[in-house]
Amino acid sequence: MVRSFLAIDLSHEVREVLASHLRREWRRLPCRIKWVAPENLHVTLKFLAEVPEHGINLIRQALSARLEAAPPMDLTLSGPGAFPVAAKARVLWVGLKESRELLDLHSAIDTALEPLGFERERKPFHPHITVGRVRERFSVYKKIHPFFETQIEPLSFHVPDVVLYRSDLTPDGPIYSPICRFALNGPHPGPGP
Ligand code: 2AM
Repeated sequence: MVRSFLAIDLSHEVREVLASHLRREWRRLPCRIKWVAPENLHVTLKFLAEVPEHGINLIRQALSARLEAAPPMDLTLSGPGAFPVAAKARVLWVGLKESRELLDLHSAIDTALEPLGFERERKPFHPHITVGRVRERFSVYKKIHPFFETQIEPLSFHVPDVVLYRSDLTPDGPIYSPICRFALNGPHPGPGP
């Protein structure tokens, strides 16, 4: 079985900027948080969980034609936030500005993988980059509120492809290895009517 997920890679610049916030500010917060290693930062599009080896090929086939027709896009960082809500933060993230292309890409992936038995996402897609996971049981809002005040530069980055990742869980944290990439080669949509 292969634990896998589909994701968007960040540019070197975005990774560096987030790593710098981590080094300079976030790591100092007085709270037990498992921070994501800078090389592991990404935007999850769909978590596929454990997939049998032969399923990987089916996923590849189901996605390649559909994603080939999807347009490449530019995404822009927005501000920090948390799941489920800041007051009960479990997952700390940096959000992305709303993008029609990204929502369409997410939906195209759901549509392509539904026939293979992957359930469509029921919750609305909230694009984000997870930067840390809270490891304390009770409300940590008071300890971490400076996280929510971080001024994130609204950097943009180009998204030429979607990556199918394999995730190997180890005691030192997950190791993500790309299995394959799906180029986004569709026409850029015009400005609309
Ligand atoms: P996240 O971006 O919201 O943190 C790789 O493990 C990615 O898959 C993570 O970044 C995480 O998304 C997502 N993921 C991991 N375990 C998951 C689970 N049990 N359910 C849904 N998504 C999961």
